[in-house]
Amino acid sequence: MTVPESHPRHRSLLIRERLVAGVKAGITSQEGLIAHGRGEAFDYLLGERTINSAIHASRAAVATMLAAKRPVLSVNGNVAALVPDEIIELSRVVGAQIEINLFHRTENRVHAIVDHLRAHGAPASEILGEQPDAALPLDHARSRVCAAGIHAADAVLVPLEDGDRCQALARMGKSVIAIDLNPLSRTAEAATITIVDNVVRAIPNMIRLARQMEGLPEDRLSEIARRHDNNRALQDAIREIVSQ
Ligand code: PTJ
Repeated sequence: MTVPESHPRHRSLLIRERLVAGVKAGITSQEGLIAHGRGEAFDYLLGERTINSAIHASRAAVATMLAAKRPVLSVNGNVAALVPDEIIELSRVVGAQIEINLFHRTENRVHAIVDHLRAHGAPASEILGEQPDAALPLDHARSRVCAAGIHAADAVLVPLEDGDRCQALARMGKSVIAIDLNPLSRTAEAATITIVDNVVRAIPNMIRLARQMEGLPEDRLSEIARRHDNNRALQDAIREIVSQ
């Protein structure tokens, strides 16, 4: 079915189609469709637009990634289907590694995501996650990480995360940047910085901000990151939802 451009939910329906294609290609989990439905509901309440506090959070997130010594972008099945080019571009502009880390992990899906990112221009040697050799203190598949990637990272971007891993990463002393449309989730609360926005808008915004900020001195970047108040940003997002 082709979605007509005149349809009021055109963009939203195209995003759904990308995820369904992701499932068919073995990239996205079926559970990923359900997770997307929850996100879609919050996006609807936000007016499907980037709110001011998400821009501020994105700025603090980019400052954190640029100032970090070992930044890593964690990629799951939804992110790979929705923003493959953008994740690769962001990794280049902030100098971060990409690591595949799945909640519903199967080796086939990890390989399919690596192939997919490769087809979108990422050098295979730069994608971690196929051979995890370290563990986070968690009792599910997301504990399996790479020693040279997420395990050693000082800053990790975790779009569409589960609360457990977010808390575990934060307890390890890492700066954790979440992208989550639900400002009430455990992930949103546990992250150092939460961007309450759709990944399809948040990652392009981060790329744009990174290009503007890449020349800033490290102490200025650290100050921007330090000044961010995650609780306040979440309260702002809730206020935006209520006032819609
Ligand atoms: O590919 P896998 O196996 O790693 O699985 C990925 C999912 C997303 C299925 C897994 O991480 C999961 O079950 O996530 P949760 O716990 O359902 O959380 C997903 C969160 O992401 C929810 O709070 C949603 O509101 C939010 N979300 C969904 N779609 C988007 C989103 N946030 C930003 N942008 C979206 N497009």
